[in-house]
Amino acid sequence: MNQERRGFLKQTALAVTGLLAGRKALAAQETARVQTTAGESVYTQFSAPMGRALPVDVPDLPRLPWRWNDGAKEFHLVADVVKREFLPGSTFDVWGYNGSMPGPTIEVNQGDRVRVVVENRLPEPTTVHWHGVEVPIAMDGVEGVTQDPIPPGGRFVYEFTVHQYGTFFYHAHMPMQQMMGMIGLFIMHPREPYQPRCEKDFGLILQEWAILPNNTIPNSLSMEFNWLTINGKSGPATTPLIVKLGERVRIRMVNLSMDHHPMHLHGNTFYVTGTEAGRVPQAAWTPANTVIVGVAQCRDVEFEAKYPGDWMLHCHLPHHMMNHMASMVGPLVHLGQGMHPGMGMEEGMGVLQQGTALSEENGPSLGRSMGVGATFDEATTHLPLQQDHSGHQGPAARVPGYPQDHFMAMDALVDKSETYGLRPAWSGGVMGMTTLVRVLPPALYDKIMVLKKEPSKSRPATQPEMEHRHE
Ligand SMILES: [Cu+2]
Repeated sequence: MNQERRGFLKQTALAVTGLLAGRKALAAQETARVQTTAGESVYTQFSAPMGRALPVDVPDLPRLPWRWNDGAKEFHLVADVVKREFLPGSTFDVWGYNGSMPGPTIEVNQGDRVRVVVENRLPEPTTVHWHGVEVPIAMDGVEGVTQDPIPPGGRFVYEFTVHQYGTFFYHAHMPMQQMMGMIGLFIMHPREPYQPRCEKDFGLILQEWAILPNNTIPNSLSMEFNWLTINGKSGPATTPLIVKLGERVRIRMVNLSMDHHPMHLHGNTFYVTGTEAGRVPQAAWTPANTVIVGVAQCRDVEFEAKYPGDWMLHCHLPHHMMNHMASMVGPLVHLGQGMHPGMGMEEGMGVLQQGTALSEENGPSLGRSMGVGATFDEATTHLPLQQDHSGHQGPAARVPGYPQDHFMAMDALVDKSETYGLRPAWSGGVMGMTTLVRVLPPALYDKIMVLKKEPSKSRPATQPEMEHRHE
């Protein structure tokens, strides 16, 4: 047998092996195929062999469909201006992908060849950066440095092979576009499944916003923030994470904002099992109930859901547990002398009315306060026994600092299958960067799973009061 012949046979054998492997992979893909458009197969699930990894549940956000094309999993991302309702009645003009802010979740497997066709429908150039992903330099998505910006109406094709695994994300590399919401999760599932296995796997994107009252457009240059979101929703509009008692849970948190967020889980101890660079070796897992998710970081936490209840999961910065946070009514300012905590609402949001940012008049107050009650021309005080301009009557008006907190429930406005069985007025305690981890006994868990399948038909007019607490 000559050299050529041997080479040919070897190549054929390799080709057949490759073909068989390809068929096997395709068979696994078939199970995930749920829709066909224009004769093409489009997959809405990632393709891990059944039972080896879970698709990540990202509440309030879609998963990006894909299709096989030319040896790669091909995704299509469209950068565009979108509307997002953070809270019922509060719909804002933000930027995102495929009609969603944050963008849809991309899920792939370690070893996948991935192609992402990006189309720019924004009014300015953009790029997409794959945060933490070890891609060839030409695919890194930095305008100017690695590629020409994608002009409005333009396209760019990113293609790379995934050799890592863990929680990653994609985002526009233009800073202000990040402030407008341009981020999405990029989950890479490991070739060898994680141990121990989790029955639930959630993804949460943490963001913050400066949006003046009666405005719909974020002020991307503000240093002061009054809207805090998880997956583009503010509590209580965030959809609770539904867990069955006894399950092992993973929660992946990603932060793209201007602040670090100490995310705190009530009543449970979790372990930090992953960072933005992937899985942490088990020997290095740290027990905690609060994990700081720094800017540009990811933190995976895992815990056994041993304790039934509706457990808060929230950023513990007090200002990040509020909605609409803008002007505080009432006498909260020093009278006349001393450093003013701030000027007006506009200046607090970084909108200069006159002069320069460094002028004596603006001083340290620019961009650091949003209080209407903190203006120069309102001679009020938070000290007791002074004249009260706030209109508040009675002894409470003489208490320093009063008023501070409000309690406003809106259960009916944010009613959905996942809120079934919550205690009446629960929504008054869930605001800003807050959601609930509901660890439910089987009966209530199953009931919610049924409701989720037929939400409109089976939604009860009234919810049973603390039903699961009697089980
Ligand atoms: Cu926070």
